[in-house]
Amino acid sequence: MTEKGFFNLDISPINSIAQNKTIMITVPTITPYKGRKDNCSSATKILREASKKFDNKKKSWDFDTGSSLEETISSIIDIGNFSLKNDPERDREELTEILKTFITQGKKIIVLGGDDSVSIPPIFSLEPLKSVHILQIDAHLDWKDQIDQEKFGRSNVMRRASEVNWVKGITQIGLRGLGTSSEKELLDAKKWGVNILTSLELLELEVQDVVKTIPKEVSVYISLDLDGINPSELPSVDSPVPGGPSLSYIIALIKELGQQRKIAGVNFVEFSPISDINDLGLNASLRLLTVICSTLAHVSP
Ligand SMILES: [Mn+2]
Repeated sequence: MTEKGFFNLDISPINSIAQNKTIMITVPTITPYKGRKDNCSSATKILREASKKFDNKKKSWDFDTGSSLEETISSIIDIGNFSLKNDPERDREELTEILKTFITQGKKIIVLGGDDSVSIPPIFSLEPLKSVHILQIDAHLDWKDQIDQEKFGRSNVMRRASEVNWVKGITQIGLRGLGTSSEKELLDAKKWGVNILTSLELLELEVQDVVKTIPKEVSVYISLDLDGINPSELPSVDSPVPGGPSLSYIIALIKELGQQRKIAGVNFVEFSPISDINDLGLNASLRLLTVICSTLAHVSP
């Protein structure tokens, strides 16, 4: 085994995974819009490499997680890159099937993109749970039915999520500014029953208030688009929108959710290395990822 995984963990073969572990898989790209540059496809390699710099800090106390880094990563299994065939439909189906196997085994999943289209297969893989609530953190609505005839791209994610019968509820937070959505998409989302909390509405809400809006007794899946976070703290995204919740707010929210609800998995998408400034976004992203790993480790199965 030569290649090392996140936090210098060994990359593990799929069939050797113990119970009570969280599966981490990287998916550099899945359904990019044709004719557009995919700036997020190099994210997984860069994030995985950068996480290795904490190798000499494993005994350090992590003030965000309330544990040592060593304890956090002991619960994680990095299974490496999903092997792409560069046939989007087939790739989506294969990724969905792989993840569904883990979900059926009661394991939690962390899926790292890649652009936001990487979020769709993990949401589809939650079918065995039968009843799921999605918390989407994003500056954008992502309720477009299609763009250039593509229905599974980065702007179609929440529309596709709303169409599967195991997604019983959706909360979308952090929306702000101007995206590609028009009023039509907003009305469609509201008609479906999405609880939308804009970035400005979040100003009035403690993280506990947000968590209280999410039903108990269902599994919660976090669809995290990094552009949901204030770009002054996390500039490494393709479609930055000024304003938005702080990194600390989102860290506190994820931790609170982990304490109050059962989290089935997380996708972590839209890291765009070429837009970064002095590794600000890289370091913020690794912080978030560490908190996500720690939070999932403490969610009871
Ligand atoms: Mn977005």
